[in-house]
Amino acid sequence: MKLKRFNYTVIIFGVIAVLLLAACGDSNDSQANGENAEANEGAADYGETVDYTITGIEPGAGISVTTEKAIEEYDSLDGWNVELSSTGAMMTELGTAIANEEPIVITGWNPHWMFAEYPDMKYLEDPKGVYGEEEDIVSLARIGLEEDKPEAYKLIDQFEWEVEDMEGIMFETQETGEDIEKIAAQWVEDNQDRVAEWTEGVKDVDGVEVNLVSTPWDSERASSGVLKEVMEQKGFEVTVTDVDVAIVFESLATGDADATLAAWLPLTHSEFYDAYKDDMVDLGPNLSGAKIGLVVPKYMDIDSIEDLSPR
Ligand code: PBE
Repeated sequence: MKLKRFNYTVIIFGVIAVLLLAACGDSNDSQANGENAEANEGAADYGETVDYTITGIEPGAGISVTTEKAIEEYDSLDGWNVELSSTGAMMTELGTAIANEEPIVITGWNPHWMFAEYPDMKYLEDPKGVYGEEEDIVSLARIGLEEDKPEAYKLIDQFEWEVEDMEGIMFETQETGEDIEKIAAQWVEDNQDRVAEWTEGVKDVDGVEVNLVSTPWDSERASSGVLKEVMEQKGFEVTVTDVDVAIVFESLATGDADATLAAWLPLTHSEFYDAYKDDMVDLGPNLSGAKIGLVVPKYMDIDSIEDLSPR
């Protein structure tokens, strides 16, 4: 009798153990590493959990257009859509997802403070190269600026800096909650050696007006803020107008704006650049080493856009 009861106990414990293992097995599956059938099931779950939605930013952004292209190009994104709203809304959704360790696929880029704030994120591999490799941020001027305002043209042409410079300003803005223009002006104070390179051979002017067009992202608010400060120290009167990417290119082509520091090339803004390149002057990169792509938290066990599953 005693022996029999022992057997029941063993059986009951055995059943519980099997159930527990099965439950653990499930969660392990969704974390498996893309090398067997179980991993594919895990990847399919991500699609369902995020409702086949990439969390994106403003509709006018180059990365939004590129993501629509990625959805067309990749079979793995068949039936997906990109939710376009604002960078702020995307960052809020990202923060919530990471706090709850939930899957999320965002449109991400560098330079930005997102990787400083959430270091455990990764770009998904992009074997079709839809998002390109490294991007430059390029300065463009209107035709005729060199003749009309040669000192402005020279200074804008000589302006170039590094990813770390830009990210430093962006991160400090994020950390302190201060106005990015104020942080940019302080950066100019603290980096007079760099400023000296940009202003080399540029004569002081007396109130020459310069209209810069820019985009509403912190990366370009940082560069435009720095350039505005430097130009004002040389005597220019600078207006920076934040507009949609399309308007940046249009206003340069029509001559309504003088210059921009905000063109992401060769890929992100290629559609606009190709349409207007004959109607503007390309001053070359002001920053190299930018990047765009689909970004996920590292706790998601996928490495490539192709590891996602169609609807
Ligand atoms: N961005 C930041 C912009 C350019 C700067 C990558 C979000 C875009 O047009 O996609």
